[in-house]
Amino acid sequence: MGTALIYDEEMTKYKLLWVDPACKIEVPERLTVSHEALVESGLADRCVSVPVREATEADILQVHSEEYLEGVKKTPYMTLEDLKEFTLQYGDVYFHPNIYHCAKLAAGAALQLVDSVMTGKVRNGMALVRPPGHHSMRSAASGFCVFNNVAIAAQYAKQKYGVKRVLIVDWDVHHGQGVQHCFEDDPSVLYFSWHRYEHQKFWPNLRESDFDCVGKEKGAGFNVNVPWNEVKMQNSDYLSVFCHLLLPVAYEFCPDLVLVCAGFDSAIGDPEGEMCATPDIFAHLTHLLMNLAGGKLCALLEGGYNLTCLAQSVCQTVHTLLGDPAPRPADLHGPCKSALESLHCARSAHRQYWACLKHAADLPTSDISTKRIRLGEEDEKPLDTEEELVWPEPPKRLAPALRTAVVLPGGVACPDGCNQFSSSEELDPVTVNKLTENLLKDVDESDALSILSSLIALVEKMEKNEICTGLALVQDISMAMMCVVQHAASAPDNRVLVVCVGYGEVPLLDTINGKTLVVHFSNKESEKHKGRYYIPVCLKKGFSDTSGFIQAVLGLLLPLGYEYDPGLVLLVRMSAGGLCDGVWQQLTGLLLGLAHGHTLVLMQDGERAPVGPTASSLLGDPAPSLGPLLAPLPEDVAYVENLRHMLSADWKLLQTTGESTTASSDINMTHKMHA
Ligand code: Q9C
Ligand code: ZN
Repeated sequence: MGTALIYDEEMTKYKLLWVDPACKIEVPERLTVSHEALVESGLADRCVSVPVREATEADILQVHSEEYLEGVKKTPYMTLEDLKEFTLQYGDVYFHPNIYHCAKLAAGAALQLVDSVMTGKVRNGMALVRPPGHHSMRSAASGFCVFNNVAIAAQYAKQKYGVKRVLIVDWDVHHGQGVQHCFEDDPSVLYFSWHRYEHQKFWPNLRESDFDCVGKEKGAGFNVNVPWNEVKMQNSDYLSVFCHLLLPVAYEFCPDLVLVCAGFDSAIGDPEGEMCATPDIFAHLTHLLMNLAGGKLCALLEGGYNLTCLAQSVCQTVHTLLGDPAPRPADLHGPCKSALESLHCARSAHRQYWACLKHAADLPTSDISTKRIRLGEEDEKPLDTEEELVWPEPPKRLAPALRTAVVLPGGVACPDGCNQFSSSEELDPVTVNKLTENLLKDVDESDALSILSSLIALVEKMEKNEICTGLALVQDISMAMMCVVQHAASAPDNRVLVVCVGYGEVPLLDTINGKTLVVHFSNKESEKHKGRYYIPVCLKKGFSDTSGFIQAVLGLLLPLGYEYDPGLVLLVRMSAGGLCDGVWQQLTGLLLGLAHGHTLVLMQDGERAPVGPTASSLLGDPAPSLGPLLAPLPEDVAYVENLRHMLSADWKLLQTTGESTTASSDINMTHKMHA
């Protein structure tokens, strides 16, 4: 199952023919630099190249009016003067004799992508198109957009393939008001957009871009706006909104298809967005969406006007679609106050529509409300210093030679696509000594020693990035866990995130110095563990309540994991009755976004049924869709919400409100032990 790439040079063949400062950034080079970067990095070659086609009039008329289409149709025959005049009816857009052709190709590219994904020719894909689409409305061009490519694609997917639910994620820095209008009253299309807003001072300056515009009639709740009221938003701000709003709602919605308005003007260096998120954030945003809809994801280029950043961001996105592990995210020091206000407002506006947000806090009543109208009020903007922003080029993303290595006892077949791990080198005697002294005191089993040695050798290869993921079936899970943690955490500067799922006992791991963070999902609290780096997540019904578990993964585990930024994830499955394969695969798949994709799964030898599904997730296959989630147990939502609140003094990515939180040391549920 591959990744489609759609590009046609024809779409570079129109440009601005007169002087217009608002439009001068939308240049043909946007497409050529993006495509060249994909070719030069070897990414283009790894994709399935799919040709464009023109969208038909019938396709376009699903979203646009006949009058508008007729108008645009005439533009190829217009004189320069006529084109200028035609353009004047609309805002921040230009026409050219060839733009109608290109606009049909851009919409057609989106349809080709939908066809390729829906027929199973590829798993996912990206279309590099011009003109962009998300601003164009039923009867109007707007913001460089002529036809609404993504809206046309969503309608087409519903009609041609009977897709019941489409999620549109618009990470472009502008509000796709055209998409919002198109699906405002349609509950089958969930539209999410974050956008530079600045209390309506930023283009397109619409009241309806604010967080309280949630959709109309049957579509109420299916339009999610996150307005940014300040510039310079960073990686943490974007990830927070994904973990605490978009993903919980998206999992509850359960799309059959994900369409991304992939605009990269939301990244650093962009003259329009003036945000500070780095190109590698798009690897994570993409990854986090790739386990929805069984992996069916179509990314369509929208904005992006800093050519350097645009090319880097496009590469990050395509790398991830191809299944390459994401780079470790840099500089996650928590969301800023303004982002938290926006997140808080959007969560509370949607509280009545989504069970996962039921316990979100009230709308802020104080003056922090993003709703205060400040239009007209002049900000003393610092003089435009036009300083060149610089950011490091994202590191090369090298996929390890070996994807998934397994350590299995005799008699268990090696799953397809995995490699049975055998360590060529002998373990050094010091390690063997340590093992026998620390762990194997009472056990004189050469079997145990050999399994543990293999595990250590495997972890070492993962550390060297020779192997990406691993899976081991072990007799004594506690011992294996201690062994891996002791070894991995002994390397300077390495941190291990241990995720335990199950009702079994977690051995006492050294969580004092912060080199290990343990998150334990179970149904009852253990007495013996304490401290900032041991986090028990006790759900009432354990793992049998799928929604409660998934929401805890999204709202607690992911942000903790991102902030902790481990070098290795150790995912341990203890006796986990009631945990279904699909949920386990979602967990596994989502965790692969951390630690540069280095996840080692430990499972009990007795429990062999999950080996196949686990291996498939470690190989990078998307987890199966879970179906629309029912409301989680109210106690569990309240519990997770409360836990998040208490931990948020220590872990900034857990915050969802601008209010200051009490330090966890003041609350007896978590006991701080770090010096
Ligand atoms: N400062 C897309 O990104 N406003 N369109 C320009 C100049 C128009 C952006 C104002 C921005 C349109 C697809
Ligand atoms: Zn944009």
